[in-house]
Amino acid sequence: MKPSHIEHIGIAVSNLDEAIGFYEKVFGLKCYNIEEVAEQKVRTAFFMVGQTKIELLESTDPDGPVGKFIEKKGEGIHHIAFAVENIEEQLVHAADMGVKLIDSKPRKGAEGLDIAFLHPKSASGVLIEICENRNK
Ligand code: CMX
Repeated sequence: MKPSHIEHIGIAVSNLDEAIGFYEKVFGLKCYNIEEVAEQKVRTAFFMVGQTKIELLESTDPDGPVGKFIEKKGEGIHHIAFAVENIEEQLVHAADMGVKLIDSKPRKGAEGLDIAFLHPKSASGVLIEICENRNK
């Protein structure tokens, strides 16, 4: 797939405001965007660290993916997102290699990115997102 970089690391948090305070106070980072992604049942907050973002994820619904994750495992790293080009082609390529896909086609994620998830069962227990920024 040759990702160009880690686009973001998604961290599941119980309280978005408290978690934002931690990154702002301890690391002196500035939260530059807070956005609700209704389809994913999350409210997200973003920080830039070099080329990579930290994406804090607070669930808006206990039955959403982040709500279920926190109930099962508690707060923590939820997913890693790789920046790719030609996301549709990459999904076909991954499926051809036997990777279990959560999304066979990209959907719209936070910040207008086209995103798709690979199943953690195919990736050593890590939920991996691939994403493409076509707004550049
Ligand atoms: N990382 C690693 N493993 C995870 C996981 C995660 N984030 N979330 C769930 N799992 C594991 C569970 O521990 C469970 O493993 P076991 O079978 O060994 O117990 C297995 O996956 C199934 O978990 P589940 O609780 O039954 O949940 P579901 O099958 O209903 O859903 C998943 C799991 C990954 C398919 C679902 O969370 C999903 O579709 N995620 C993609 C969308 C998403 O996460 N959106 C939020 C972020 C959006 C954004 O960034 O904007």
